[in-house]
This record gives sequence, C-alpha cells and structure tokens, in this order.
Amino acid sequence: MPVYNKSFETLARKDIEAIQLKRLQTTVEQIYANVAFYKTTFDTAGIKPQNIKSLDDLQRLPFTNKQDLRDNYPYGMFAVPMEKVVRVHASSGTTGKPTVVGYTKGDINTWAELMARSFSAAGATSKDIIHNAFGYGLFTGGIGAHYGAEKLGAAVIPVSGGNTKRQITIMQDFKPTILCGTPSYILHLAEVAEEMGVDFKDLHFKSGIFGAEPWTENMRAELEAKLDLKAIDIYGLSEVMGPGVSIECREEQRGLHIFEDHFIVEIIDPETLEILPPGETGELVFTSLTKEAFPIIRYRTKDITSLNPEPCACGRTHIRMNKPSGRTDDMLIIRGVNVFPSQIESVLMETKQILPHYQLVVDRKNNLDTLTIKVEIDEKLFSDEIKSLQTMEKTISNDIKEYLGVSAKVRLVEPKTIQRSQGKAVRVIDNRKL
Ligand code: DLL
Repeated sequence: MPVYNKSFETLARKDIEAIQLKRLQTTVEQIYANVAFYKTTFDTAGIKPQNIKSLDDLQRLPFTNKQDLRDNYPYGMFAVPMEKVVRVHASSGTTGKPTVVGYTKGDINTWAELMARSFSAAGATSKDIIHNAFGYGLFTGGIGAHYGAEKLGAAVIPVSGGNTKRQITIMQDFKPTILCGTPSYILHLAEVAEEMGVDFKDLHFKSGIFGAEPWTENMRAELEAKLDLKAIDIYGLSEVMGPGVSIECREEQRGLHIFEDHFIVEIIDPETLEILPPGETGELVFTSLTKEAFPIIRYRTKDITSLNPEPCACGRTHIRMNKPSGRTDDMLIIRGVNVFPSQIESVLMETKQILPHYQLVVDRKNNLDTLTIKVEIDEKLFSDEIKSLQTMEKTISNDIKEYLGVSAKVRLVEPKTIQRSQGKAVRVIDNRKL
C-alpha cells in the first residue's frame, strides 16, 4: 500500500529528540518576543529563551491552561500580526468564552500535511473517496479533515453533520470508502440507514476514522460490526491544531500515535503537577513545535490518558497515547465516588439488548448526589412485561455498583427517545450546576 510521507514517523529516538529540541528553541524564542502572556509568565519563572538547552528544560516552563486562553480572548495569544493570519477557528464555548485559535498559511499547510499523514496511518490513499461527516465551521473537525484528504489526493465528499437520510443516499450513490465523523453521529447514521433498509455491508467502506469525543472499545466493536469496517480512533484539539495531532494506525488500532516531530507530550498528575512516567495515567499536556500563529506551551488538555513507548507493528517510532478515558472536567463525583461517562458506557455495552444510546442525569436531592442512567433498549423488549424490565434495570444498576462503586438508578427508555447528536454527544446533564 503506498504510504504518504512516513519518513518522520520512523526516525530513531535520538533523531526525533534532536528535531524537537531545535523546534522547541525556535518556538520559545518566537513567543517570548511576540506574545505578552508568555513573556510575563517566563519572566516570572525566571526563564529566558536561551535557557532552553535540552528537552528536559521544557519542564522549567510554566503550564498554560484554558483560563489563560480565555483571559487573552480573542487574539491575545497570537504570535503573528493579523495580516499573517488566514483562518480562525473556535471551541464551542458552552462554558464561558470560546477559545479562539489562529492559523497562518504555513500552519494551514502543516495541518493539511499532518491530516494527510493521519489518513495514511489509517490506511487511506489517493484512491479513496472520503465521506467527511465531521462538522464544517468553527469546529476544526470538518475543514481539518477536508484539507488533509485533498493533500493526500483522495476525493473528499464534504457532507458535514446533519441531513442524515441524504447522507445515506450519498453513501449508496457516491460509493465512499472512508467514513469520518464523531462516533455518536456515526452511530446515528447507522440507525437511520437501518430504518431506510440500507445495510452497510452493501456499501463500500473499508475504514472509519472516528473521534472528537471519548468512545470505548465496546463502542468500537459495536461500530465495526454494524458498519462492516475497521474503526480507527483520531484525537486532536483546537488549541493544539485540531484533528491531525494523533491517530491510531491501521496495523494495531491500539493507542494513538502522536506526531512527535510537531508536538511534545507529557503526562502529569493533575493535582501535584508532577510529571508521570510512561504507563501511568494522568492529564495530557501538549507543547507545539511548529505552529506560527498560535504556538502553545505545556497546554493542560484536561484529557486523561497514559503513554505507551513500546514499538509498534506499523514501524512508527512515535509514542502512542492510550484511548483517553475522558476529561477531568467530565468526571462525575457522585457521593464522593469518581466516575467517567466512558466507564459507564463500558458496563452498559456489556449488556445485551441495550442500544448504545444513553444519557447520564445528575441531581442533588436532600444534599445527596443522585445519578440516573437513561438507556435505550431494543424495541422488542418493550412488549415484555414491566417486571422483566425492572429486573433488567436492577441487574444493570448492580453491575454499575459492582464495577464502578457508584450507586445509580437505571431507567430503560424506548428506542429513539434520547436526543441524537450531529457532532459531539451530550452524555451528561448535570442539574447540580443549574
Ligand atoms: O475535537 C478536534 C477533532 C476533530 C479531533 C475531529 C478528532 C476528530 P475540540 O472541539 O477542541 O477539537 O475538542 C477537543 O475533544 O480535548 C478531548 O477532550 C476530546 N477529544 C477529541 N478527540 C478525542 C478522542 C476536536 N479521539 C477535545 N477521544 C479534546 C477522546 C477526544 N476524546
């Protein structure tokens, strides 16, 4: 299979590190000279760009977090004048001000290159037709994947999210071979296809590239079976670039390679900020090495994962991150027990006759946290007597308690009663925050 420019991905560790150090030094010089925020924080920490002599010196630089970006809204973190900026994207900003990120022409080119490399790692070539159901707009998913697909030389169908029935017809007629989207929207696509009497086995997909939200191994198994393709996880974030930061390879589908010629990753303990060794789980931190408009130093992503430096069957030497289990700010604390929505998803998906559509509702009653798990079940089950449904609810609730240590009320609901997403799913409704 022809592979798109893999040369940087198979370098020996010492060569990767040499590139990283050179690029880090340039980035630090640029931001110290051009971004008031970094000049102030570096000065406060007593560090000058010339102090960065080895990669270990990165640890001397302060962390950056989302609040810093908000405080500098909209353009305060840009390292180039606006005349050099050719694009802006923004996070959805459901809490507080959105985060605005900018790109120069060079950044757009780097991004396209990294997305092309991502597609290639997932097994795509210029012969492929890519059905891109990531949303187009301020969200980086749609346009990021689009430019990468074109750079690879593949044909891209820019469908975005929504108009789901039409998407199915397009899949039948245009014969795309690669499907891109958030796992929750793709699940919805599968559901609508079924309603329309369309079997994915009769379509032409070989791979699905799914990401932008956490999804479990059980969800992967479900999607692969339903859609008859290989489901590959892609991770990224707008603050660091968008998609094209990290992707699984088709060979192993186990851990997402991080493009280390463009980014340095660290895992820290979110409480003590101590750097954790490979294998230990903590918060993922990114430093960009080649970005011009919006370089970022030691950005605390809030994503929880661990790193795996083991060699990979694909030959890439770039480190892998394990599938993120969620974000520190999505972690629910229910009566003192910490639980991620993805852990609940894992338990739910072990149960037969349950559909992978669920929502978690958190409330506080009489000063106590309550968790209700609404989950859809197979239509046929609704004809069963109430008693058997109650037994099923009890069994799932017991499983959740046993595996995760959290008490939850399970409510089985009819198919299609939980709202479907066109982008990222809303898994948690936390009424305590109202
Ligand atoms: O979600 C960029 C993207 C687009 C990635 C398309 C992959 C595909 P943001 O909207 O800024 O950017 O959201 C970034 O989404 O910090 C994670 O919490 C979460 N996330 C993204 N990909 C994954 C993934 C895009 N594969 C935030 N697994 C990140 C788990 C993910 N979480």
